[in-house]
Amino acid sequence: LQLEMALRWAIERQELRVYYQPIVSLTTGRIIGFEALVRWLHPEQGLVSPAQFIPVAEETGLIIPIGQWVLYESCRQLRQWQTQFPTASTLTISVNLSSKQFSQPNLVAQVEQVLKDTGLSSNHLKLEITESGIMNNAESAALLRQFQALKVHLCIDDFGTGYSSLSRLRQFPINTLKIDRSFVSTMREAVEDAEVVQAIITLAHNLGMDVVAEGIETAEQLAHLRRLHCEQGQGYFFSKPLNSQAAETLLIAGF
Ligand code: G
Ligand code: G
Ligand code: MN
Ligand code: NA
Repeated sequence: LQLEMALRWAIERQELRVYYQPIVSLTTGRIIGFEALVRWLHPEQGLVSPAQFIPVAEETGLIIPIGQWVLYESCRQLRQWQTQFPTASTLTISVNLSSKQFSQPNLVAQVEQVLKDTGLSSNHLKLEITESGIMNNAESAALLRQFQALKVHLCIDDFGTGYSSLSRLRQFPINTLKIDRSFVSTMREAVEDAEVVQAIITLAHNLGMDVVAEGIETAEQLAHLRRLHCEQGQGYFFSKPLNSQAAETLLIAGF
């Protein structure tokens, strides 16, 4: 309850920030977009990780206004970068949607409104949904088709940790599978995890989807993923999530 009250205050006092983690093409080594990750800039505690407050936000429903704000702020920021830097014109922004947001009846209209208000074109927005968020919702296929019609790009986050039904997966207009970082982090030591990574990449390609490997931390992991024809990645090897100023510095440098 205390955390809930504090979080309500944080929203009112505008203490939330969006951090941006580069997503990189593994073939060119260049940034192709950013994942938006929320942080709480607490006046005394400093940066608070979303792992500490997203669960409470989900239980209390505060995830709805928080998610709405993250979506707006990250679309606004990318649009601003696109107008400032020619190299940013093709970049995309990936925004996490919790299952609770995903079951909001007016979600599609809200996303459309944000795109309209910020001037970002829909094909620069990627929505990240978890396997459970999609598989537990009877309306998923219809909802995803509405986003597809809008040309918003759809990703399944943390893929491999949930329990996707492959027959249902095939029916959904998903563009990208993001391989959970738990498989990537041990793929050099555990043969089983390397096999899982390989299987997800093959599955995605056979279904006409692309793949992002999360949590790349070493040159060895990167080299292995390239050999497996994984086309995109993110992780501390490239960059940790950055505040908007630091992300802008990367864009100015033409990374
Ligand atoms: O950035 P970090 O690794 O600390 O994030 C921890 C968790 O919080 C991750 O699972 C991430 O998906 C989640 N998260 C970060 N930002 C958002 C957000 O804006 N919305 C939702 N729903 N989850 C987020
Ligand atoms: O669940 P989701 O994929 O949205 O979570 C992203 C989270 O992973 C963020 O909290 C981010 O800070 C974290 N993260 C990003 N890159 C790495 C990495 O290379 N290693 C580790 N351990 N965490 C990472
Ligand atoms: Mn994510
Ligand atoms: Na993830």
